[in-house]
Amino acid sequence: MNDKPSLSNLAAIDAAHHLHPFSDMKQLNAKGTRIIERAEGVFIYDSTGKKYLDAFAGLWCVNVGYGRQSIADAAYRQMQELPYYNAFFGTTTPPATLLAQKIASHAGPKLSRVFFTNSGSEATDTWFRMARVYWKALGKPEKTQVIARKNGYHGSTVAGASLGGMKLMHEQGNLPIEGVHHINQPYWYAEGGDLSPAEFGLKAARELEAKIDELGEDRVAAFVAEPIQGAGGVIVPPDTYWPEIARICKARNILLVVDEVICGFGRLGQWFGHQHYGVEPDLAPIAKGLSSGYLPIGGVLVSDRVADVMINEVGDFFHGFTYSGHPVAAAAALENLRIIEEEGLVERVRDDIGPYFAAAWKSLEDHDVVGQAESVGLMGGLQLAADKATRRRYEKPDDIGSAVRNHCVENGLIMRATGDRMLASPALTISRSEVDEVIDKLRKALDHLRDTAAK
Ligand code: PXG
Repeated sequence: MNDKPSLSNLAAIDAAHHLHPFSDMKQLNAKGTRIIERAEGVFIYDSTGKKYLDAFAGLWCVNVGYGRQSIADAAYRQMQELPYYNAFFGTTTPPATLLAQKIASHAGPKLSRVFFTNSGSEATDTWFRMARVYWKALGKPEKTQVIARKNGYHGSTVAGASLGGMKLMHEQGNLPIEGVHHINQPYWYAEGGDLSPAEFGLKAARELEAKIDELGEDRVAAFVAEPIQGAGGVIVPPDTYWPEIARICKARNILLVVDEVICGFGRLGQWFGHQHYGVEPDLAPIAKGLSSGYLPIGGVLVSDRVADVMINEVGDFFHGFTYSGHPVAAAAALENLRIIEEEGLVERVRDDIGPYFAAAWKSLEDHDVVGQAESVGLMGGLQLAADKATRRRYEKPDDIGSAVRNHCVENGLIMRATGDRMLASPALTISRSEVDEVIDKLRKALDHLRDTAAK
């Protein structure tokens, strides 16, 4: 392209003008940002021409892979026809309405409505407000407290960062806000002690019951959790965990909010993560894979239980975003979902590439520095360990994880590290040979760790 500005000084411009999310800016400015220019399939290319296999699908979102012409075409056509109109004050646009119908068609009979947002964080703020409005409308205005989990992630807005259980985020902003409480996560490897995973799963779930007792059942509005914690490290809960959580929410009459922002749209081999775990949420925030990241769009799936009250008792929910149900983003999302359906990507993850990935990922457990390798669908978490036999972890987990990640990146593999866990979340279209490449490159980085790290 001739009209492209020279990229030679882009890093300097970036350092001068661009503040980055979740990045140490001082370090980044000294080193210079990596500039990603183009992408195709599961590969991305930086401005030096270097190619990387993106085993992280952008940020857990490019489910259909890069380079889908038909999504670009759908957005282009919609922009020409109607670039913008809103969903406020009695109007809608065809893509917004059809997208709500399409999402609901995959979500099960009791989740038939969608409230649109532009991101997962806005979806979090939306259900948080909706849960309180719901209980108030039912004559229980004191039901306002929300229980979430340590090391959960629900976004970066004030409600999102409060509900998330990330200590560093709380410390920077006088968070969490009033009314948000955290219980422990179902992270057996680190916190399970001598219990079996099954026993520990029940124990972790029953912390919810104890917290409800402490706060008073009449004061608790909702409990929120990711099916599998993503940013927290792909923490796969023991099988006993989710059924017990669902039982407690039902018995104690509190809303169950399942955060589907990462696990939704095929990642776990079902359309939604709650389907994998066999539970029925009352509210479910969605984003990321909804449009495969081609344009920003999110939302909240709302159960009939909640929607009936919002429609018949509340009427007007004083909440919404200028771009709720943006027609161009919705058109891109519709085409993205059409691709997922047509190519059978959810079934592919469940029956074909998911099991292939699981076996390849699990094979890494024979490595000296790997304590546990878990995956569901195309979401993998690899626990690094200083001593496998005793589950002893390295003393500086962040340094260890970063070292493995950096080795991978140098070798052309994008992965994410959370502390001493390595995370993978590739596009649902990844081929078997590309999975092999991920495993080979990761194994080399693990060899490097074994040969160099101090325990
Ligand atoms: N819920 C979950 C479960 C998420 O993973 C959000 C809500 C917020 O979505 P938005 O669209 O507002 O970002 C997320 C986002 C990481 C990383 O490094 C993870 C997310 C975002 C950015 C980085 O793992 N998850």
